[in-house]
Amino acid sequence: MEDEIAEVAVPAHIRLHQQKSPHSTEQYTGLLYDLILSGKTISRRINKAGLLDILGGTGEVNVQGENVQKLDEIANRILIYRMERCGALCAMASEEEPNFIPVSPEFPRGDYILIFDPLDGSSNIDVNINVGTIFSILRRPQGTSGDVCLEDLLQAGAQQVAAGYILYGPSTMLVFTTGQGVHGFTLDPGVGEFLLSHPDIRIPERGKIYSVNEGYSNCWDEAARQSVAYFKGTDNLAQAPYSSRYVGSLVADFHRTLLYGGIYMYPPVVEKPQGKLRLMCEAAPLAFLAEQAGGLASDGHRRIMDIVPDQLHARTPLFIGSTQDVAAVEAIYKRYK
Ligand code: AHM
Ligand code: MG
Repeated sequence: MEDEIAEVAVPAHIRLHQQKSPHSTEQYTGLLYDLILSGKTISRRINKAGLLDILGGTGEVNVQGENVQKLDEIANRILIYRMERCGALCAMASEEEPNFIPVSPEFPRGDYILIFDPLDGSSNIDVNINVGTIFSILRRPQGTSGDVCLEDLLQAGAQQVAAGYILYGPSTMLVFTTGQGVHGFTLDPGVGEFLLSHPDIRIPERGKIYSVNEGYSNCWDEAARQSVAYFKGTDNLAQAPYSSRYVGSLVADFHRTLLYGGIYMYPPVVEKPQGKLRLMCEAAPLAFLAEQAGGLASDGHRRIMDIVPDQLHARTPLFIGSTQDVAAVEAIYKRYK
C-alpha cells in the first residue's frame, strides 16, 4: 500500500478521539476542522510569500507595541473570518487585536472561545524561517449566558479543552492536544490533508539543548543567569554542557524542544519584568502540550497552567520542556525567592 494511504488523516483521528472525549459535540469537531482549514489557507499564503507582495511590514504597530507584518495581518484576517462563521464560538481573542472579539449575532454562536497568535515569530518571515499559528480553545464558563464579557475569557490554562500549533516550515505540521496526549500531523500538499506522522509525542525526561535569547543576559535576574550557567557547566544532571539553539520563533523552538527534549526559556528582563510572551495565546497552550507530552511549563515559581490571567494580553516568564530541565530551573528560582 502506498504510504499516504496507510497514514491516518486528521479528520479520522479527530472522530476517533472524539468518542473518548467529554467534548464530543458536532460543534467542537466543526471548530477543529475550520481551524485546520484556516491553517492550510495560511500555509498556502506563506508558501507564496516570496512571489506575492506580502513580505515586510504594514507600517502599523500592534497592541503589543510591535511592528505588524503583512503576513501577520493576513493570518489574523483569515482566522477571524473563518472562525467567526464556524458556529462553535461565542468569542475570539487574537494577539493582534486589543480587545476580544464577540461573535457577531448574524452568525450562529456556540459555547467555545478561541484564543490565538495568528503568526508567531513573524519577525522571521522575511528571511524564510519557520513561523507558526498557536491556538487555545476554552469553553465558556458554565452558568454564563447572554453577551460574552472579558471575565469569561480570563481562565487559567488548566481550563483549556484543546491547544496546539501549526508550524509553517520545510513542511507544514499540525501538533495538538485535546487532553489525550499530543499528536503531530504533516500536511501532504498533494492531497491537501494533514496525515498522522508523529503519534503520541513524549518529551524526553532530560534534554541536551537550552534555548534562550542570550543577548539579554545582562538584563536577566540572577536566577536566570544561574540557570543558564547550570546548563552550560558540567555540574548538571547530564554532567556535560548543553548545546544552545535559538530560532527566535517560539513555535519552532518549542517544536524542537518537544521532539528532542531540553528547555526553552524566556526569563523576565529588566524592562519586561513579566517577560515578553503572552500567557493566553502563547504560554498556556504550549504548557498544555508540554504537560500532555510528559514535560513541564513554569514561570520559575508556578505551573503556567495554574496562572489566572488578569488581562487579555497578560505576559509571563516561561520555562518549558523536559521535566528534569524545568525542575532544575525551578530549584534555582527557589533559592533566589
Ligand atoms: P511575536 O508573537 O510577536 O512573533 O513575538 C513572540 C516571539 C517568539 O516567537 C519568540 O520566541 C520571541 O518573540 C523572540 O523574542 P526575542 O527577539 O526577544 O528573543
Ligand atoms: Mg507570538
